Amino acid sequence: AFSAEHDGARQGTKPVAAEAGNPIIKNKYTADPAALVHNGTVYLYTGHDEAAPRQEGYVMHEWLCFSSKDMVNWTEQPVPLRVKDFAWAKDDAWASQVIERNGKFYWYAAVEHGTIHGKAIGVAVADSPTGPFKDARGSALITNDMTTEAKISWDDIDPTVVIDGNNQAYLFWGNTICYYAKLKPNMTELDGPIKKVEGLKNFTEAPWIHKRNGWYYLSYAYQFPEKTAYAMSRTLDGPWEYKGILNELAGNSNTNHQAIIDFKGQSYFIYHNGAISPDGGSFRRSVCIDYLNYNPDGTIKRIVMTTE
Ligand code: FUB
Repeated sequence: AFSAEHDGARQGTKPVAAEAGNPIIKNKYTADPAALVHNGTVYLYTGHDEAAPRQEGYVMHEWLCFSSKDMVNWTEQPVPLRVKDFAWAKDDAWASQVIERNGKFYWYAAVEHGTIHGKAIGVAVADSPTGPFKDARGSALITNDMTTEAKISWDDIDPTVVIDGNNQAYLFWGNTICYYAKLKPNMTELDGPIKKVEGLKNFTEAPWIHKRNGWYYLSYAYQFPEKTAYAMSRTLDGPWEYKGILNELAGNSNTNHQAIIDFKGQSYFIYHNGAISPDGGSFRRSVCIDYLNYNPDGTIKRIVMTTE
């Protein structure tokens, strides 16, 4: 994996003599990472895979939060959000992302809706990155009947949120089709029509947007089993230019789901695999972290997974 000593040396800070070994969380199964950097701390939000050994299918009722000041030592926080915190939801704590705006923390999460067939996206809010989080609307922000073109009940999943240079927030999400829409400044209502992202090759799910040096990067799960690919654009409305595979298949999991952050001068690629022996797999996944590096033209070097 990566060494904090290396980071410490680069930053001129005191080195931490520890090495993060992947997977970074070993005492429970974690999936679908999203990360937020706030006040010198990284908050890692994950789903919690609770399927029994050899059980097929997702068993996911809650999300977890881990914090770190060095990307090596992680502290598990009390469970900050459960499906049952959304009274209108039935089950399935699928992928999510937390973003900060004006001192509040908004958590966008995919779940199975209780009464409208299919997956839906809710938003919870808190005054702190570790919660407590509460349903911010009392109803879903996105439901399956708002997007009918994909003709599947699980296309409204995997939210990612970004705020552009004009303070305009955008929600991106999807499976098979990548959708996006503007959000009102309150972060809890759509502000305009739902549109489709064009130009992504073999988009499956798991969009994640990050920005660097005037470029937006949209990374996503590619094909199935899932690799990670990415596209670049100067604006969130596109045009997006497909740039290729960012990460190959990660061991023993048919899905992948990435988050990309910068922390203390280094970029990180956070993803999951199914590598914990003997029971890890597609429904018992584990979050991993590796370095992410750019080429001089802004394209991203392929990730070297330390499990490779
Ligand atoms: O964890 C459930 C689903 O599997 C997520 O929403 C997808 O991104 C895939 O990882």
